[in-house]
Amino acid sequence: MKKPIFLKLCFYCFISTFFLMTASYNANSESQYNLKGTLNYQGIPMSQFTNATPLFSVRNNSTGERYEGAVTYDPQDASYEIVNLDLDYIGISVYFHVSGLKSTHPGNFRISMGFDMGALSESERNSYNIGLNKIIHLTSPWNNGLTIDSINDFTTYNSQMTFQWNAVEDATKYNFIIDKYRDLDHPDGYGLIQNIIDVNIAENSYNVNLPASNEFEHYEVSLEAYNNTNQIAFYMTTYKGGYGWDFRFKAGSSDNSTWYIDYDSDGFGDPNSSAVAITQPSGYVTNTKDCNDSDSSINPDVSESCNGVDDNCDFLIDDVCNLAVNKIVHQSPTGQTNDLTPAYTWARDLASTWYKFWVGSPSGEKVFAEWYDATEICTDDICSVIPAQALTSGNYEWYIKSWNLQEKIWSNGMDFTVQAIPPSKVTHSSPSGTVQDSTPTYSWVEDPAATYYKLW
Ligand SMILES: [Ca+2]
Ligand SMILES: [Ca+2]
Ligand SMILES: [Ca+2]
Ligand SMILES: [Ca+2]
Repeated sequence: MKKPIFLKLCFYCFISTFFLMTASYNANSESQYNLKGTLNYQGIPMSQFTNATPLFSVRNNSTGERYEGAVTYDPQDASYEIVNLDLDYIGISVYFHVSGLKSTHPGNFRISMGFDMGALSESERNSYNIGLNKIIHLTSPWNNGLTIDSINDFTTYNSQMTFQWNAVEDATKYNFIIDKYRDLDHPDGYGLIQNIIDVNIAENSYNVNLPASNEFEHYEVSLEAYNNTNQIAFYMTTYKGGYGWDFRFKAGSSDNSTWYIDYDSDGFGDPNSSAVAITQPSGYVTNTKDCNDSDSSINPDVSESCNGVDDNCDFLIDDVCNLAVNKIVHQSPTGQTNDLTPAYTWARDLASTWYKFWVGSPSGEKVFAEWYDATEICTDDICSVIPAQALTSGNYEWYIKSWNLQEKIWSNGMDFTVQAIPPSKVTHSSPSGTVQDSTPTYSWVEDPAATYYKLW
């Protein structure tokens, strides 16, 4: 099935309307009806394929209003119900994310449709089964699991390109179409120039050799899969703020570069998934340093944690965790201090991921104890904490327990003495002599050693 051009154009108009729409769907109690039925793929309930819950977008296409009410779906039997719809022209989009990154992936099954509620009988409204298609996942020259900023972001590929996509189960043929289009900023405006390729093929790849794009011109690829009787899958692209049914690009003749997909957007590419293009494709980077491109918390900039996975892509799993912890070596405080809230510092033990700090009296009475994450209190060499709790004059002993998942060990104790500096006699400032004010302000010179003052 070849889509008429006006449908493509109108789809984008509809998408922008749909995403900018903030008004809620107005309840009109007099003429509202429920719609229910089953979600199917090739006549088989979706519950046979996935227990995922689909995302629904519903709107009144006559008024442009978005439906904000609840849509119920039962993954056990793939039944759905939408309540309080007007007898009007209704638009419904349904899509299932079975795999891939939800935020970017166009989904695995999908349908976008419009119909006239008023034209349905009550029995038809009670058994309105919706058939979904699969989404075809392109793997070369671009990956439609990624999102691009705008439909007018064109990557330039070499004229000789290979299109490749994941085979769709049960597909007997693919309809592969390339049309040449005018860009939006072409003097004559966006529009079709000519069809370049329109072939039905059994294989899930196709080589092309395209003329280089002229100024203000680009290509659009659409791709559909069929079994013996029906269309069963189609290509989709995700844009920021919308979806489209085609892949848009330009062709050039200068030298190619190889780019690597960065599916999880952590800045590091997957060495196993590359694109050859003249300009950088959206969602691709030049490096191949990601060892898990579906998890942005795994990349070479991350510190290794003791969690059973290689967090920092050095091909070593939890290597930092197998080190024996060492008894820590105190630095300060020791001896005598006047500081009631001294900083406690010790040499960092690189094998320790946490430290337990303890300070108490020489007889073992606890004054303060706390756990600290090594990454939060240590530089490369030194760890340092300043507990908020102030000490009073007296003798103390402090300990540090070095800890990682494998073991823990207490340090020896270190003694210190707090000797609060005695306060000096206060030097008055005012009032003095004769004053008129019956509630004068009393002021005096601050004594750094004093913690309280008594006014008499
Ligand atoms: Ca990545
Ligand atoms: Ca990653
Ligand atoms: Ca590692
Ligand atoms: Ca790890």
